[in-house]
Order: sequence, then C-alpha cells, then structure tokens
Amino acid sequence: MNKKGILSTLLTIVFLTILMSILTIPASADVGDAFIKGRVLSYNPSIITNVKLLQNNIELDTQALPSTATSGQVPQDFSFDNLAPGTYSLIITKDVHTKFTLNNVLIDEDGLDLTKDPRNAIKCLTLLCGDLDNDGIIDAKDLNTVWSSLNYGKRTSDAEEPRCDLNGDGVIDAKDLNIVWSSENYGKRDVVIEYSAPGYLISITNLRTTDVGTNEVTTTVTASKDGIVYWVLLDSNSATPSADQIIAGRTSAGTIAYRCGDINVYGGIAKTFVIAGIDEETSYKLCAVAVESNGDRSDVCFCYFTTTSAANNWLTSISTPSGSNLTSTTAMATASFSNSGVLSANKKRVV
Ligand SMILES: [Ca+2]
Ligand SMILES: [Ca+2]
Repeated sequence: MNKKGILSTLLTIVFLTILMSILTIPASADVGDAFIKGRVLSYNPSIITNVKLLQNNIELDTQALPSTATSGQVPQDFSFDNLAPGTYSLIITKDVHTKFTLNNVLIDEDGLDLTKDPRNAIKCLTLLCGDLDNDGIIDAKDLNTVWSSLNYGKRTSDAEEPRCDLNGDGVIDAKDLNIVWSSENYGKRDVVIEYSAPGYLISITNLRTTDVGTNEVTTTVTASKDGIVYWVLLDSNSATPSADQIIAGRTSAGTIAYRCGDINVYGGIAKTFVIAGIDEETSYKLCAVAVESNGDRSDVCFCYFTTTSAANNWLTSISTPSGSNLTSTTAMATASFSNSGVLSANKKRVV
C-alpha cells in the first residue's frame, strides 16, 4: 500500500470512528437515576440465581445473585440502578426451578422497590422448585427422579442425579421429596405475572351503611374478587388502623376495637351484614380490608355513620283488632314505631 493508500485508509478509519460516535445512542436503561430493586426466594443458594432486566424484549442487564454458604430456601436481593423511567420486564432463572417472569413493571423517576408492594407474589418473587428435567412443569417425572433408588437416600456425591438435592444440604432425602411434592410446587409451571395489570389486586369497591338504627347498623360491602372482608368499628375520631390491625380486630393504637368481625365475599357481589348492640346517638368509623386466599390485601377503606336517638323513636300508630275491649285487662293492640322499639305494657285504662 502506498502513502496515498495509507492516508486514505487512516481517513476512512477516522471518519468511521466519528460517525459511530454520533450514531451510538446511549441505551435507554442507562441514562437516569431510577432503579428497580427486589427480592427472590429460592432453594439451594449454591446454585446461581440469574435476574435479567429487559425492555421491549431486549436484554439490558443480568445479575447473578450472590450465594451464601447456607442451604435451604433463602431470599436474595437484587438492584438495577441508573435506569430511565419506563416499562421493563424481569426474567429470573435458576436450575431446577421454573422460570419467573414479571412483565409490565412501570418505573418512574423515583425508582421502584418491589419489596414494598402490597402483593405477596411481588413483594417476594418466589421461584417454584423441583423442575429437574427443565420442561417448565414440576410433575411426576421430577418426583420420580428424586424418588428413584439411584438418588433417594444417597449423598449427592453417590447419586446418579446430584441435582435431586434440591435444598443443597448434601443429601437427597424426604426434605427434597417434600419440596417437589408440596402444593406450592407440584403441578405448577413457569410463573408469569403482569405487574401493572388492572384489577390484579383485590379491592373493596363499595363500603356503605344501608340502614342506621338506634342500636344497630346494616352495612353493605363489595370486593372485586373472592376473599374475606375484615372490619373494625371504632369511635369516629379514631385514626385508621393498618390492614394487620384490622385483621387482628385492633385499633391503630393496638387496643381491642369496639366491635370487629369478618365476612366471606364473592367478587363483585354485594354482601350485607348487621352490627348490633352498639350505642345510640353515637358517631362511628367503620374500617375494612379485603384479603384474598393467597394473602393479597386491598387498601384499607372506611366510612362514617351516626346511630339515631331513642328519643326520636316515635310511636307512629296504634290499633286494636276489631271487637277487642280496651277496657279489659287483656286487651290486644298493634303498635308501629319510626325505628325499632318495644311497647311497654300499660295497665291504665285508655279512653
Ligand atoms: Ca419437569
Ligand atoms: Ca437435600
């Protein structure tokens, strides 16, 4: 190559270098101060847990979570930092566990801490364990591999398939068999959760009093999904208790609530219950939380009402069956009240 050719080549390299530096746009995942952090729960910490961060199906980063020396089911934390606000996905993989995908994770400029989420399935991302043949389901084939005489009852060094030591304690025994056989794992597949899917979390869509009396109140509650609604009745000036406190029948101060209870509900169907034996002419605050069978909870909600006064319980009418004799000591009469009430016997003659 002559001098002219060398110069031309050098110029081309310089030109291409400049062009590439102009065309190279920083990855959107690396331009902000936002973050996403979370917690993964899985078995056998000596096996690597991989957490992938994706955006628009493009992998942006992967973290291999640090392992500890212990065996069993252990939590491991992760954090992806310097992210731009946006929508991301997480894919978590680990040998002998099924795949865990969390889609539609919305991150704003303040970042997102999944461990603060009210949903148990997101607060702690739990990998399902026992998929020895990596086919995406934990089933009889996996169970039979652990149960096989070539593996069961042996130390991992002597077993045909050492991966059957699911908890990582060095032996393949009942603990490992029970991990596969447990209802949390057996028959389950890869997990996919939509983080931002509307209606994912149970909610109380309606809580109101439908009939307020002197000493009782009729209440209607509707939840978005099947579950149990726990409630406490408090003085109207009371602070709102936490979900845990309502479930335990407590006030925000931890003392026993004036009244408490729970009721089974079915998604979208209004359920009515009566709280009786309460004080007349008193203002109350009714607080409630709905809990799904998987432990997920709604926000706490509340409403106020004031019981009526017995003094306003007017006698609105009184009548006697035809032919009865009001001068008799055994006269019959029918009374009506504006609220529920009892007519006291009066032996005076009525004229
Ligand atoms: Ca399997
Ligand atoms: Ca074991």
